[in-house]
Amino acid sequence: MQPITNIAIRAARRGGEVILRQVDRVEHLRVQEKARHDFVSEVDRGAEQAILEVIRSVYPDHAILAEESGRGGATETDLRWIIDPLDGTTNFLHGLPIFAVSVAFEARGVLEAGVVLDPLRGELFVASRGEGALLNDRRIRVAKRTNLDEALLGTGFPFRDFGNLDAYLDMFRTLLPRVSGIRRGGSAALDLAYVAAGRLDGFFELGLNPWDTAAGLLLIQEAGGLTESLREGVSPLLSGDLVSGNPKLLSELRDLLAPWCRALSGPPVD
Ligand code: 2AM
Ligand code: CA
Repeated sequence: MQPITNIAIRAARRGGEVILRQVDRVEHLRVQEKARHDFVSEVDRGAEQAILEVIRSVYPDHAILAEESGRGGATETDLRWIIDPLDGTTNFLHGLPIFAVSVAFEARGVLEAGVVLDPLRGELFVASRGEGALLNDRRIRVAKRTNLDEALLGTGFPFRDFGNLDAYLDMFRTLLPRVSGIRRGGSAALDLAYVAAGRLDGFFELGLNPWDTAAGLLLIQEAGGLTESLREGVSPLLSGDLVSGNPKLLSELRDLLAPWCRALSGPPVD
């Protein structure tokens, strides 16, 4: 495994330790609302610090894009870490056990390593570019199911910006009667890891941030799946509006969603 992937794993595990230490005392945590419906707690910040400490101790010259501290580190490099210390904060704060740590590394705009850790279940999803994807050291692949009728999809509902709510509901209405089921877990990083592991056949969501998706995108790619942006000419990482699945299912999903993509408004998330 690449040294960079090992550092990503070590960093994610340190973040997971911080989260687990606080999981039984969520009612005592200091919580702020960054924007309406968008929360941050001292656990998000503590986990992010722990992750950054690991990365900076080894790679002090790399750039950082992290959910809570934003852009940091060196600016004159195209080696960048993309970090969500706690994906699924709302779940975490309610004691709902669906959340994850997401750590990715990108070189010259190409994702090289991606790690999603579910600290409660002890599930570690790891991808290195060109080397495949693993769940706790076992190789994972996207599901082979190509019949939409049998497919179980993941999604996320809009929660902060409702500018594209109508487009989202049109997509939902189009897919719901055609698939076996749609699940909404509340952690996009875990949803994407589950697509990589074949637990979900596909995924779609609007308005995601790069830290929610970077590690998951590489996991899906290395597990034999694909992700496409729902915005023409913008990558899935940058657009934040995306659809994933195995290649056959993805093309069907994309065709079904296409009529509603034209209506997507607002800037893609940065
Ligand atoms: P976060 O917990 O890191 O902010 C997809 O729904 C993503 O939206 C989640 O991965 C989650 O990432 C983010 N999110 C933020 N606030 C949310 C909320 N109130 N409900 C659902 N998701 C939320
Ligand atoms: Ca987060």
